[in-house]
Amino acid sequence: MRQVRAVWTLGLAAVLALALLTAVGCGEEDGGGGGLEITDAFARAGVDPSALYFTVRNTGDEDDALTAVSAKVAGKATLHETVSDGDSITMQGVDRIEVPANGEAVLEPGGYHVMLMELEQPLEEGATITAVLKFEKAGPIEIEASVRSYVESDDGMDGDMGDEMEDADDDADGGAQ
Ligand SMILES: [Cu+2]
Repeated sequence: MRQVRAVWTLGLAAVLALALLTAVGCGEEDGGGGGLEITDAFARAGVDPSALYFTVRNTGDEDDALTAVSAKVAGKATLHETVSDGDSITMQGVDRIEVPANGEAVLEPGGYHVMLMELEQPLEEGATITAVLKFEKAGPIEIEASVRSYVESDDGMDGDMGDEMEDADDDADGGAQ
């Protein structure tokens, strides 16, 4: 009796492990659209124009490129790059953002971003917006982005984000106790 039970438990563990592996595999495919995964999407609250940031990870063996973006909340969305030239920081439009095979493209404050222009109204913190990213090979991929306030500091990289992450950690710890 006891032996039978041990075998049953082992079998169950194997099934669970397999299920877990399958789930992970599916997740990659669903997030993909040709091996592309979009994470960390957020837009800036309370400013007009606003900016949209995200990371595109290319798990495929073929280079791709982001060529256009559209969002319902914005009459116009364009790809921009922030360029610092000595003490002045300017933005310029770019035609495409490369997403190399087995690599990633990071859109973040101080670098590449999507400028959301012609907003009906400034985006509200805590809201979620949708946007469609158009890739040269993978085609269009719809994403959701959370709207956050972001305070630009001198180096352009330190804002609310660090604080928010710390808060999230605190919450997680609290929940586990
Ligand atoms: Cu811009």
